[in-house]
Amino acid sequence: MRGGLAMKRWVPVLALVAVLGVACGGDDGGTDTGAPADDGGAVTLTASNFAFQPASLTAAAGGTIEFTNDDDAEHSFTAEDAGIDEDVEAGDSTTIDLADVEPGSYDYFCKYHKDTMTGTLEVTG
Ligand SMILES: [Cu+2]
Repeated sequence: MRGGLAMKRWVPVLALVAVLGVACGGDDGGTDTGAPADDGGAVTLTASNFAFQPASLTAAAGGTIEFTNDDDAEHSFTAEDAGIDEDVEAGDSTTIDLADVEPGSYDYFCKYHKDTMTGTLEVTG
């Protein structure tokens, strides 16, 4: 069981998620709307010209991030607070699993180009 402070911190986030869930008409996965991005499955992240695109990522807890490196240098997707540190060779791609990541906001960066390659990952519940 977590402490009371941690619970309080999540209440506004959970309320927001509930509101968004209603606004979207629910997310029970029972109907196929033909919009793969809406089912919380995979989101796409690209490293290009030594920048993350997009820098602000939103993904569902339990979903995945498809990370592609379009540059001629190795990059990483490193979100320390989320316990993620994935290297991707030049021209390669990888799938980052968010199954063990709790909803919240996480700063991420490329550990090889920490000064210029940064972003924020929002994991929704
Ligand atoms: Cu890099």
